[in-house]
Amino acid sequence: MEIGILTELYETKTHERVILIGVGMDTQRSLQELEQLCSTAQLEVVGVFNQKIEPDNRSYCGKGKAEELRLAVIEFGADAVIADDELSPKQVESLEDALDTKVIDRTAVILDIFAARAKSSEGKIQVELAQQKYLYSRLTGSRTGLSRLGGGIGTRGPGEKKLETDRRHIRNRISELEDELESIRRHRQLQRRSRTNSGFKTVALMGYTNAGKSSLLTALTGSLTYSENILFATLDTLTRVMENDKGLNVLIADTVGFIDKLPHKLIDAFRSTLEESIEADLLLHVVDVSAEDYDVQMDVADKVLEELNANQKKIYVFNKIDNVDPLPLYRKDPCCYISAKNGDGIEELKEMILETLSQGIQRLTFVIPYDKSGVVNRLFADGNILSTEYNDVGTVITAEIQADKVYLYQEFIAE
Ligand SMILES: Nc1nc2c(ncn2[C@@H]2O[C@H](COP(=O)(O)OP(=O)(O)OP(=O)(O)O)[C@@H](O)[C@H]2O)c(=O)[nH]1
Ligand SMILES: [Mg+2]
Repeated sequence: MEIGILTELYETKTHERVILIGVGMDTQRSLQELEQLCSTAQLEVVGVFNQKIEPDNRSYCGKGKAEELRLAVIEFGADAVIADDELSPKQVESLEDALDTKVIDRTAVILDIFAARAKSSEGKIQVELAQQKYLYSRLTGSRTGLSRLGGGIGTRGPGEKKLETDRRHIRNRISELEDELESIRRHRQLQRRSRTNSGFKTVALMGYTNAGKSSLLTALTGSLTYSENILFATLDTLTRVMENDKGLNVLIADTVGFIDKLPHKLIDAFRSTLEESIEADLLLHVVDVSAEDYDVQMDVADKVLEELNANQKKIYVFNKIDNVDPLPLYRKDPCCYISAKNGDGIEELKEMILETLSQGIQRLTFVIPYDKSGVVNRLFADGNILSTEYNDVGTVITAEIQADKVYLYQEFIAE
């Protein structure tokens, strides 16, 4: 079904032929990933080039390399050159002049994929916001940087029909979108508060794209999710209940994955989606241990989490153990080894989740005199209420409550 959305968006366009260029001391891994991103974006990669120098602030690559690229564009009939780093307007301008073709960057490809995959209205607003910001930044150069963009890659998706070269128009649209997102964010906050108040604990699945987060959501909750062997299969947050016999109300939230050099505009735009996870009680950092570079992926995802100030309890979940033998050594703790595909380790992971969530929770019975209805209300907000009865002294409430809040109700604890 998702593929349908892609083809619908892309079928009117012939597959663009692109040449990739990475500049830096170690470009191999990132360029391979860019190739994967291009294939997800339905682009045909006809050449890959790299240069082992620090990227130049003005021209990105060196003169000789630029000439090599210019000739390759002609030889392979390429429609565009894609740089593996986010380019400044100056760099775009200088490269386009030197190569005489459209130049875009890794950020544009990621935005394009997001644009084609966004389904919910929130997702679409977030992507459009990131796209408009991207277009805006390309317009801050000395000339109208969009002149060569024309159509195709770099201009597709929700933002496409609104592609405007008028900076003021883009600025207005950006503030409109920001307002819409702010009201969605407030709505989400209210939802979260009411969930917390009704005693729900939230566990967020985070990690590199394609690590198996959506598959794990299925394994933990039994609900069907969309998972596929492509980058950024999931863009929206999906939350499901994890049944358990400990009497805990547990929600698991799946969300968008991370990638190396994730555009900042995108992180900002997706903040309201990500907040859902950032404010969870527990994070599961899902890692695909069968990926050759899983250690790098793990560090990249940890760094994004750090940037998002997500510093709650975390369990590293090493996934896809069915696909690797022997298990690789690099690990971080606390961790657990699983296969979301065949179910290995899932029960152990569930135990770990429940144990972590119930740490610091005490089950107590309180007797609250009838003239202290305010205390009852507060306890309903603070605790997970298991039963309520009435005797001749007051309301008898059995509740689970965080240890650090018990002192507030000390005088009411039943003998
Ligand atoms: N062999 C194996 N494959 C798995 C396992 N878990 C997930 N996969 C596969 O890995 C691919 C990605 O899985 P998803 O669950 O979509 O991964 P994700 O982390 O949600 O990815 P995005 O939403 O794109 O960020 C799919 O093809 C899954 O079938 C596993 O335990 N073993
Ligand atoms: Mg997913």
